[in-house]
Amino acid sequence: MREFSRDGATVILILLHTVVTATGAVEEGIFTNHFLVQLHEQTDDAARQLATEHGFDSVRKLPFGEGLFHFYPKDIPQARRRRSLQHKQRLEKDHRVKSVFEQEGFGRRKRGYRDINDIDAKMNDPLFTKQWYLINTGQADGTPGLDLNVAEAWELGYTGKGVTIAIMDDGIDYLHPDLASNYNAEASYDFSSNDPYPYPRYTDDWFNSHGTRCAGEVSAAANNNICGVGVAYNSKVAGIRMLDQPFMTDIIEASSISHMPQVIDIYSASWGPTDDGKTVDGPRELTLQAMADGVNKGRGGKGSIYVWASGDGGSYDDCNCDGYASSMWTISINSAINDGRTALYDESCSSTLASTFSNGRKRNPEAGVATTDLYGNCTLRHSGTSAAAPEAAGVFALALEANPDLTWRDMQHLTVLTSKRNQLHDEVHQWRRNGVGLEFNHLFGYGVLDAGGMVKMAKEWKTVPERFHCVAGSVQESHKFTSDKSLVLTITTDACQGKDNFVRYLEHVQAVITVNTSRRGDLNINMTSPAGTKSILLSRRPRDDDTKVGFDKWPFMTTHTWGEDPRGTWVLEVGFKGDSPQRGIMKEWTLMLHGTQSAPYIDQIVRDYQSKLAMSKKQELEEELDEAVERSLETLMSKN
Ligand SMILES: *[C@@H]1O[C@H](CO)[C@@H](O)[C@H](O)[C@H]1NC(C)=O
Ligand SMILES: *[C@@H]1O[C@H](CO)[C@@H](O)[C@H](O)[C@H]1NC(C)=O
Ligand SMILES: *[C@@H]1O[C@H](CO)[C@@H](O)[C@H](O)[C@H]1NC(C)=O
Ligand SMILES: [Ca+2]
Ligand SMILES: [Ca+2]
Ligand SMILES: [Ca+2]
Repeated sequence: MREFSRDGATVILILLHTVVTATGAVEEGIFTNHFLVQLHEQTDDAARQLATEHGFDSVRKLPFGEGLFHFYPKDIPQARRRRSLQHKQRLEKDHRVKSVFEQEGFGRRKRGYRDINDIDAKMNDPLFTKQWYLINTGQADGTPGLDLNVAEAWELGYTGKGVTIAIMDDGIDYLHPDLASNYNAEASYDFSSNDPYPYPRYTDDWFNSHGTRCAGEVSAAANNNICGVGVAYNSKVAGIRMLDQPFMTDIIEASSISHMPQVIDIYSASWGPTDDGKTVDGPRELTLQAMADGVNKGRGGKGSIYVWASGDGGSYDDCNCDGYASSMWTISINSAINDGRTALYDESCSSTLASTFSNGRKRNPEAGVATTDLYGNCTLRHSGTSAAAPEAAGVFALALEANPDLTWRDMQHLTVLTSKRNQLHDEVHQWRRNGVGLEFNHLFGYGVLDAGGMVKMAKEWKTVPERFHCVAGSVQESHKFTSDKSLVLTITTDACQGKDNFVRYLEHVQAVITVNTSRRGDLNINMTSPAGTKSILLSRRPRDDDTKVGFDKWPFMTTHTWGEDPRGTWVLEVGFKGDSPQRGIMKEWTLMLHGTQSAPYIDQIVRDYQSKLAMSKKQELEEELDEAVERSLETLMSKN
């Protein structure tokens, strides 16, 4: 709709035609029981009198034209296929009436609304309709619309082509008929028994079914009449078997996450230190080095994408005590169940970036995660945050197909910007907005991944500016605190302004803390940014009764201050929660800022603004159209 003259009925035809082709939503032959009535006598009283006599509840004088009135019933307009001839004829016969037009109904669509029945994803895979995490229509008492919005990404043509995801786990049954065609044998390896075949060790108790189930969530083939459909059903999946040996070693971990980083794009890990609520552990030296190498050198320098399950320790554990999940180099993913509540095993912490789906709480056997299983079988019961990480890996594969240039940081920015609160609810922690208005939650991070939103943004994405690191300040003196008297420390920082490493727009923030206490599990640490965003760095872990070790230069991480300006005063609150009195000594707090000097989304924001401008123009045009319709009615009537 570029330009049009402002008068006459010819205009109206052009406009209507344009509207039909633009929205495809105009329904023909819809009549309303609303009438445009032109009267000889133009007073309101005369009109009201007439309307009542003809059985209309309401009448309204129109602000345009001469002697024009709107006659209508009280109830919501009803669409009907046939004109209300009787009404019309009776009105026409009335000598007080100059002319009568019944209003025709036409389509206008609410923007940004997607009807679940409109989704055009026809799959013949028997478990597809049970995969509520892909398309949630309310299966298994779930909440419709609470899903990964993969259908939109698929409709846009993104299915994971050209992307390889490695499942670092207990092996993959690559002979499974729903996995075989998407299996990438060259990129696979078995570090548990040092051979190229990461085939799972079959046991009576299905103990090693984990990796096979995770693989199906990402890459199970579509439309082959077997099991379900992977989130990125045309991606390739590699198996890295590394969990099935008596002990984990630094070498096995490091080898796994640095396996073929130029071939493997995304590594999915659903493991970590024991989730017993008393462990504080993270990657050792080699693994740390391998991760750093991965993000710096993997994928031709764009960086390997590491997706991590945030942990299954429930409210007794805190994922900031898990150095894999809380690493800046991993994207840590929590899970929600199909009605938006937490699965009870979910761990909360300030380093979680976003969430996907798993099961829990619900007895309904179909509320689990449907995927591939051992013995060439399928299952409806995959569970845990284990099930959540591969879903995220699948969504990231879709984003990488949409834009292979995305760096590991771009992927995190996209996650922050496009994840949605949707219908998630956390009974404990409120949803809040940080200093730049991004909505987050302590349990779910920035919300549930939105594949459609992500691929659309990915497609247009410009790589974020260079990253800088600034030590904002450090408190090194020892400070005592007790259950009665918590400790408040502050660091006021210019965020290295004036130096090469000035950080103006935050990505990750780390608080490196050394503390020891009479009971580590009762320790509670909060940190508030200059913009007023409070991150819970450590919450109570009732099972952790450590009295000796405490935390030794432990990097607590928060993603909640993403995008904020870090300059100003940061506040650390250190205290105890629990039943018996405790004491502790705070020995170090070093504040590390990571982010960019220039605004990361400046191009994106400009583009957003432009598209909003275009939208508002479109709206203007539509309003003009409505006016033109009204005007032409006048014209028609004045000819009568
Ligand atoms: C495959 O799954 C079906 C349905 O859950 C089950 O009845 C059957 O025993 C399974 N087959 C094997 C070999 O475990
Ligand atoms: C802290 O650590 C020291 C040794 O470094 C130890 O003597 C002390 O008992 C620990 N506990 C507390 C509460 O300070
Ligand atoms: C940390 O924040 C939480 C939630 O606002 C609060 O309940 C707790 O008392 C705070 N802890 C300290 C040590 O200030
Ligand atoms: Ca093997
Ligand atoms: Ca299938
Ligand atoms: Ca944990």
